[in-house]
Amino acid sequence: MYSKKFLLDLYKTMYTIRVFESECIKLYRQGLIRGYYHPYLGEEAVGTGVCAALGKQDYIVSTHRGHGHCIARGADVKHMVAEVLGKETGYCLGLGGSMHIADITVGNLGANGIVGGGIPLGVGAALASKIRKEDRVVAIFFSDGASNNGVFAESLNLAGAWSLPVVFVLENNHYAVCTPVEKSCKADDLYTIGQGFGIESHMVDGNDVLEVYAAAQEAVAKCRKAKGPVLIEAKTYRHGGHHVNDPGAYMPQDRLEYFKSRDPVTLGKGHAMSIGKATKNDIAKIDKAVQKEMDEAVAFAKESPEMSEERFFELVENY
Ligand SMILES: Cc1ncc(C[n+]2csc(CCOP(=O)(O)OP(=O)(O)O)c2C)c(N)n1
Ligand SMILES: [Mg+2]
Repeated sequence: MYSKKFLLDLYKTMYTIRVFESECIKLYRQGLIRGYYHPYLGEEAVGTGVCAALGKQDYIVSTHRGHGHCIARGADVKHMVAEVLGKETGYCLGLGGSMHIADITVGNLGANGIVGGGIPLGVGAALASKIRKEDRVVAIFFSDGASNNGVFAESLNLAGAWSLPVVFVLENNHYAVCTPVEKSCKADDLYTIGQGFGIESHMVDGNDVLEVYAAAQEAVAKCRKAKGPVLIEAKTYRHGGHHVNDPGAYMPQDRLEYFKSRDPVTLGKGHAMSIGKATKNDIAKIDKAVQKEMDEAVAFAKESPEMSEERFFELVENY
């Protein structure tokens, strides 16, 4: 049985992701964020459920839609907002931006702007873990578009052949930019791709954090017993277009409404209240604390300096 604290922690993580994305969209509209910005709105339960099943020593590998993964893995939102704003106090000194947040101190091997690019990196980290007998499991996040890249097949095959401790987390949000998944792959359910490689593969409701958590916990336990890899397909849906400037007009309204009616944050709140017996007051306290943390993070990032030209060239020359 899940404890009240555990369920509230899951809710808090999902709500933090929700507020982070909402605040950053405002910053984007104010012209303070340059380049692309891919919100994780609607997919909060996937990163949250998977990361809750990982231990401190484990690794994650993230994507261009990676803010939720970073937060769920324990990132400090102050340094995240600063990174997104290109400030020197950001996780990567403001040089990476939204799509390249990494934080080795919490086992986050990094987001990646190359679709599918993180998959072989994660398999490599898992191979290192196995060779060094380090008991590290690697959760690799990627979406349906990435699963059509050749490197996914190669990575699955190698991880399977070498029984590597990898949890492949296929966040099927049904779109690669504006291409619906049914137009880019003949398989009805993408988890069956893993089965073709002899890999244990499951499908879960990616909007229900407890379903994601239960599957991830089992998968991580198997990896620790050298019975990996495991693939989890989490079915979910973006709450908007591919990035902030994409209105997503191609997304059928009824589908969007359906997934919004199964909002992961609302469902998580429901679990905390019905299973964990959390009160409205418990929730209100969390909501207030999260908003305060975000307001402080935004202020910190806005006040932070950009890197000086001297330091920038010094870094470039020394790499
Ligand atoms: C190798 C590569 N090809 C194309 C792109 C351009 N691109 C950026 S995001 C994206 C769609 C990715 O779809 P998916 O893997 O489903 O991730 P989602 O955006 O749904 O999270 C594409 C094609 C890229 N960044 N890298
Ligand atoms: Mg996708």
